[in-house]
Amino acid sequence: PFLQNVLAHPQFLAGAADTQFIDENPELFHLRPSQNRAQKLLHYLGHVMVNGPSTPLPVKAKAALVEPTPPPVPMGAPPPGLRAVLQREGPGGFARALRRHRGLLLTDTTFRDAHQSLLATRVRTRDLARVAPFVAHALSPLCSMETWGGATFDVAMRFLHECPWERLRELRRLVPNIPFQMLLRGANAVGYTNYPDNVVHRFCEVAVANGMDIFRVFDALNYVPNLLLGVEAAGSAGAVVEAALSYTGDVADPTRTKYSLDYYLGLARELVAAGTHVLCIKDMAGLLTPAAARLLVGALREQHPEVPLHVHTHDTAGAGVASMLAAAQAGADVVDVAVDAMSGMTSQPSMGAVVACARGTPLDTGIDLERVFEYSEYWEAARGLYAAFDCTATMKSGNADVYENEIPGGQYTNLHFQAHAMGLGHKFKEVKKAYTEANKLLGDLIKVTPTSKVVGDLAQFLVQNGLSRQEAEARADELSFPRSVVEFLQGHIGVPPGGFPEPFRSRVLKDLPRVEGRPGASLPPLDFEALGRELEERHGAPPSPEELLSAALYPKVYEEFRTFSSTFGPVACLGTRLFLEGPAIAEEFEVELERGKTLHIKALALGDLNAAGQREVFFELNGQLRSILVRDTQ
Ligand code: 3PY
Ligand code: ZN
Repeated sequence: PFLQNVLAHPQFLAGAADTQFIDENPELFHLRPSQNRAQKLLHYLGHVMVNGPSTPLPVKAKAALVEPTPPPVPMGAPPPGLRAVLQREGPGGFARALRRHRGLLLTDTTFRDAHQSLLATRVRTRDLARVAPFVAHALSPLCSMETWGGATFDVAMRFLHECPWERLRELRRLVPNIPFQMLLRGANAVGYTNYPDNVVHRFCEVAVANGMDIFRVFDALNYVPNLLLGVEAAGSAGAVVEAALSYTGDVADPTRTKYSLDYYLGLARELVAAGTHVLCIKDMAGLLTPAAARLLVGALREQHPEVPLHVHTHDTAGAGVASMLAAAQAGADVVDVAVDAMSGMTSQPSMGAVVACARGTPLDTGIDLERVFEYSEYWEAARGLYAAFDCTATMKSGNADVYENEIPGGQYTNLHFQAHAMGLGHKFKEVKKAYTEANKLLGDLIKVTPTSKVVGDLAQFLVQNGLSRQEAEARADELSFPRSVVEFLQGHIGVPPGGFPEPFRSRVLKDLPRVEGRPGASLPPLDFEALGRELEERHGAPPSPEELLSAALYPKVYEEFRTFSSTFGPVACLGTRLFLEGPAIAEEFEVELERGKTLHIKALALGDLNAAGQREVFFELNGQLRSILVRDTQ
């Protein structure tokens, strides 16, 4: 194959191959693997052309035809940002720099929460990486970019067939100056279940080694033992710890006594005592009104004058910008925003709006509004690639009813989508009502992953069985409640503030076992060496620390991802429309496998169904005819 490469090289053909020819053309040594990669990608494209998208598309909207062009980036390194402070002065110095800073600092959630909330977490590394250098250059005053965590880890492998670690490393390479932030689900890390402590610790260490800087640690019950595990793990990995108060209810409403101002101040005291560098108010449903923001941020500012305060919200009701400005006026150092085209509704409030509203005031963000417009233009176009996942296919506006049902952003979008997919758009109202009732039945929980699923499952159960809260309560000992509800009541997630709802809990559980204390505490440490040997046996090579963690956190999803990748190759290299829909017949396109290694592909034709139920798909690959046989499963 090497000789064939040489013989086919244009320079060789032109008789211009001198003694430096091989030195100057290292791609000549890219032998079988690249052949394989190309062949595998043709298989992938053939499969999509015959059988449709590999990742199911919830609605029939077509991806935009044109790939968005990122705004131009000047030559050279981007301006220094807060990451230099972190690297120079460590997490403590970084926290002091946030407190010292004049004006309002912003965190851009576009790379994580915004697309988790609006586009079902489907944005691919490719579309993030293309605009990342622009962010590094044009938005260098940002406090941080949220680039990872939450659902991105799972969805990357499960639906996008790409490695979440590679995403982190690639973005880190492109953005050396702005701190990266991730969402860590406390003892659940980036999953939905408790992991042994050593897994959470190892995860944080490897995430830091791959470029993560700040860990926003939360627990869905604000259960301190769970939170402390995350705080410990992120802290001992050397990262900035940002412990979060998961916010629900309304601290400005004196009739709502469960999640009161005192409750949050008490929790904050514990987290500061545990050594958090930054305190976060994590308002995942967008319930923090401007009045509540003033009250809570004001009180925290007074109680912890040294600790930076970072506020996160969702714009579901439409009050996000007002609340973030109120929080900033009350003393918050940093607020979360998403670029305009990826903001609003169940996402974060608009970056452009906050930048514009703060301009020329003591809260000036130092961010150039013109650059925000350019950034937004890219995202408006990029969003078009994900039309099939866009919540605006069915959801047309935000809704202040979130103050009543308290559904977190991402789940609000999902439930809305599900109701519409069943052709039951009007059912959404019923689901929201049932959600409110289910929450009451469970004793008024903080609702965020994974408790939001418990409440959602119970809501669905009430709707399906036509039960009111009172009926479910009265018949608690005879109904078979969803598994997530039973496990929550058993204590598998932790202990809710104020304890479990009684007598509901006892009547549902009867003699089922109860977990005492922190659920993960009873899990034996994971034997990483044994897992490593197992993976080596299965895959023929020792796993990297990153692969080991993917397998530890998501054993089944990781195996499927491996199988997919070894069958279909580096699909992350494909443009998003091609990845989702495959090419049209006669379409010509390029796929850059790596720098300087580009495939020229043309989709030629789809053959007829043969007796074995297969179709032949014809391509031209770098000028040569190739055909792929694909089983038609339609
Ligand atoms: C997640 O856990 O994915 C969240 O976004 C919580 O808000
Ligand atoms: Zn959020």
